[in-house]
Amino acid sequence: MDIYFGGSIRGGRSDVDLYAAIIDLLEDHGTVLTEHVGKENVEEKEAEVGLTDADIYEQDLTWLRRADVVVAEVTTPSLGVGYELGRAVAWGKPVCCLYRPDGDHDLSAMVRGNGDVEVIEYETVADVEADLAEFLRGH
Ligand code: 6IA
Repeated sequence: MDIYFGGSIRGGRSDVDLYAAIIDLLEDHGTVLTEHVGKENVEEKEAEVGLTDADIYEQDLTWLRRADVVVAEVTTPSLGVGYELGRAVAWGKPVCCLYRPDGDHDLSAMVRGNGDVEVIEYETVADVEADLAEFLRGH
């Protein structure tokens, strides 16, 4: 199973360690196409590799189109993740968003109000493991 994981990059990197832990969990269930989202130095790498924003956009949409399911951590709001979620829903992909209510931001109504998006609220990665496995098993 190909899994597209979305998490904030330019929206803010304070949850990067959490993204890495979620990617580890997801890798027990399939191939994560977007492992870079959980790497500490993604922005330095971006400069080093010389990818333009257009390259990143095209590459991500190719992966998103290929994905069987989309999982995103949405506690830190990110325009890029919101865009990915909209495209994934429009393509009829199963979408699951992980959200920590104890964070600094309320979840957008455009995510929580969307009946095609499954939202799982959690506090720690250990809490979310079983629900995430159930979501993945269903698709
Ligand atoms: O607006 P944001 O930057 O917060 O959007 C984050 C979302 O956009 C993530 O879910 C990623 O899928 C996607 N994204 C943003 N920047 C990159 C990127 N940079 N590479 C791939 N996807 C990205 C280049 C890093 C690479 C050279 C290691």
